[in-house]
Amino acid sequence: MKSRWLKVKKLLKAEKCDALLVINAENNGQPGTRYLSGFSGSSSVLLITKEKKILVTDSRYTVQVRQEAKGFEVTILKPRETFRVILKHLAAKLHLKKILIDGGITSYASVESLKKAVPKMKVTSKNGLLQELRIVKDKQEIALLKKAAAIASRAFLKFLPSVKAGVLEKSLAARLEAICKEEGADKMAFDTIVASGGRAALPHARPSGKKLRKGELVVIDWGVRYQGYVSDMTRTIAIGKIAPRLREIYEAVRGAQERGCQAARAGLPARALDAACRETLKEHGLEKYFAHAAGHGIGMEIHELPVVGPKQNEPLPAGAVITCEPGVYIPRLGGARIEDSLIITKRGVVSLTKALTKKLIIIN
Ligand SMILES: [Mn+2]
Repeated sequence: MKSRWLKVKKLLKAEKCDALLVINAENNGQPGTRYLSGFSGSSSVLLITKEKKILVTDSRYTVQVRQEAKGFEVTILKPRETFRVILKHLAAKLHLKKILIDGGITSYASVESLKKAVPKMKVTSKNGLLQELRIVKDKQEIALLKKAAAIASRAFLKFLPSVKAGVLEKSLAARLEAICKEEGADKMAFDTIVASGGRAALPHARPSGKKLRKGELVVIDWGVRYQGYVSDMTRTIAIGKIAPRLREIYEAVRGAQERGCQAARAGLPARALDAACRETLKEHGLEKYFAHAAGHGIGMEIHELPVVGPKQNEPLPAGAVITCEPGVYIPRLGGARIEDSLIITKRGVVSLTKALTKKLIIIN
């Protein structure tokens, strides 16, 4: 936590502000609040100045906040007391003249209320500042991301025998989610995708009442949440013997994904990773069927910084964790995607999802 608070202090200095304020109403200030304090409740106000760390929440969280927010001065709202009153009090007590907020997660209503409570205080808004603080993961975060990926990988191996012709996409999704929870997931990080046959051409398909059939590719994209951190991976499976064209598509995607993983390292502009995937698909004449970015950051959220798309010039930082997930989606015919989660290092990457093969799994 200390290194995280240090990042905030640096930011306050750079922005010439007295405090960082994170308003968390019905979780819209999460995960920034959890990242900076450990507190995982749904309603709070967090204030970090150069000297003090203060967390205000309500009486539902009296016990939890003291367990989670180590190193914070905790205030529990009295019945009928509002955050606005407390903020007014704190602003006066701490002589806050200028505060910093993340405009990307702070509601317009909150800012209005703040201005009413403390009219003389200036508010500086920096969109996405909390996400930016979280790009480079610390040791504790890497350990949790590894754990999340391990749970999801283990679950998939136990789930594989359930995949066969005749089973509904929906049943398979439910089965995989149940096994993930048995293996230790707190919950799923997003709705599981199981998309077979022509439906695999939809990159974000919802599992339907369609049955898996012989000769189809099935795209399965799933992720778990564990102690605040997520996993994200995709594998594509063949049901029985598939047409040569589908095999060609699969192998092109695998080549593209492997090239993306090989290219990735600290300092590489994110767009170069995207291009490595896209170039490989181009060699197979398939690049026009690859309609999304090659990857995205993961951490406390399933999509966070850095974005790994064709327009991102920013170099990938060491310690970021990203996905590499090219796919090909051909309307009516079907699709394939392979996705791994990767820790970016100076020398290359460490895959969190290498326990699962990328060779085509054929279910007979
Ligand atoms: Mn993903």
